[in-house]
Amino acid sequence: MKTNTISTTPYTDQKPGTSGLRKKVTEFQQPNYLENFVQSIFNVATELTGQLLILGGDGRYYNDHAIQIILKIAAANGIQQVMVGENGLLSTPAVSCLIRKYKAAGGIILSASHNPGGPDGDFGIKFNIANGGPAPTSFTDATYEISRSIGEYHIAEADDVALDRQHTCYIGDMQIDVIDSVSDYAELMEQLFDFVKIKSLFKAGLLSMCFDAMHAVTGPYAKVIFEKILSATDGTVINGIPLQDFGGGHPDPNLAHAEELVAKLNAGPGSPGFGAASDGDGDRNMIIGQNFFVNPSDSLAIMAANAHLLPGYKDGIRGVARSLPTSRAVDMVAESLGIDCYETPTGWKYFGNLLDDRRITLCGEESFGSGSDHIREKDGIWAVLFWLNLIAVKEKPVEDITRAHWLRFGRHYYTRHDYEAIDSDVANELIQNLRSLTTSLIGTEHAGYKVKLSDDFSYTDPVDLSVTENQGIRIIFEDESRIVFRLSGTGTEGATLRIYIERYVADPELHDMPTQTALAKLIDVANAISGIKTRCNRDQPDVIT
Ligand code: G16
Repeated sequence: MKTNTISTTPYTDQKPGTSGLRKKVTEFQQPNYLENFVQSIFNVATELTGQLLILGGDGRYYNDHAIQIILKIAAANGIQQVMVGENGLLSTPAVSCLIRKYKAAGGIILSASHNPGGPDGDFGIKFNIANGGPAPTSFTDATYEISRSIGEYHIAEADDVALDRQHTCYIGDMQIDVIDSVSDYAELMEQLFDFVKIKSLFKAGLLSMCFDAMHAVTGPYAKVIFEKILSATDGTVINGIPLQDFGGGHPDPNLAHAEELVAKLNAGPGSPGFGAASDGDGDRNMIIGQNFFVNPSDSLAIMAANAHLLPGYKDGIRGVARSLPTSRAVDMVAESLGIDCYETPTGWKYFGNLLDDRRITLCGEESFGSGSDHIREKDGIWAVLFWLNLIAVKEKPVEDITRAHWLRFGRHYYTRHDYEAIDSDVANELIQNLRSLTTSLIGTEHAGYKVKLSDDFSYTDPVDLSVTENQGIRIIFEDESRIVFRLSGTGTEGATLRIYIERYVADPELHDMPTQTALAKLIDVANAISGIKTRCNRDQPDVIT
């Protein structure tokens, strides 16, 4: 094998965000942009030398090109073996599953998650470590530091590897296995859930379902698991063929972007009883019933309250964790179960230590992510199977299960308002201003809500004692209502301000209000305290979830 060392000039903007490096495809197409970042990863992850690497992506534009480059750089950096998904496809949870199952030293995932794809869309790279989870901040900081001064990268001279069939080949001494993207992951799911029970519901025609793969990576997984193994009817999976531009859509499983799915569920008599969707790389999920949406924070709480009913969790759960902006519905469940509930910064990587240290079994985020200790990523198909199994056990639809939960624990009304593509300086000033207000807000009253606590959230990891600061401004009121402000770490254009608003209502008589109505006063308070309208010159949020 001939290896070339290529001189290169560093880029100064390769700082990973909440989940890896995300940029426009056109930025990745700059000379050596991808190569620099990949070499920076290999420079930091020296544990990969002589070991196995898992590689795959969500199939978006630039996926195949990046895989060929990464294979050649991997060979030149002494990697012994790479497992690549057929057609370059691996969902984020499948990569985590494969790393753990085959004891790989790490994995590279090519995805910009729920961001749009195509030549004018977004692309991204994430590195996962040997526990199967996202690399911690110490790793991504080190990668960024190297990328700012990198002077050369190493790359093998070799032909491109055929990705369109399962086979084994070599670049020099490095073995490459192009593997079935689905089978190992499907096998793991079968160990966690009662497939026999779910299958009998589908076979008896007692349940119909629609799963929207949004032309992203979960299509092949959903076809095999739901239609083939579990016998859901053909056509249960819609938009099941992965496309480089996701069919022009936005592969974000929420009410706004999964509109075809929502329309099917709400079509009246004969419409499917259960609906779900997943995102670009298969780690997010949305759960809906007929004319009924399950808020992701509620979904986590319902999972925690019912996990013991499912085979994989029959001995109960050790503890739970949620990110700061996720509603505190799961806290109530943890309290009643007598288990710990951890509050972490936004980003799945913060759950890794808690899972590895066996402090928690379940974790989740408001951003349509939930997961468990079965892998170290959030997991879209897993969440759908969890709900299917729950429906099979309880013999009740999604809405009844959720309403029964509210009746027992009370309801956390919850919404997130996103203001997108704001000028970065304006957004930073807005957050800075809120930060400066926190202390003086305590004790003040706003539309009848009295501030009990206000700060900029800081997290001390209980396992390695690392401290992560400035993770979001939180304002907590005396009645336990909350407002949280933070800037997104996954956008690729300007800044996105996220405002999270939550109100707890115990009285079942008040569980039927429209969410935005129930939260109207708090929304006004959030807008007034932040000055969003005047500072950003915006009248309305771009997205409300
Ligand atoms: C990523 C992270 C999640 C995080 C989400 C939203 O999800 O993995 O942990 O909650 O971003 O982040 P932000 O609010 O900073 O945009 P994904 O699905 O995009 O990889």
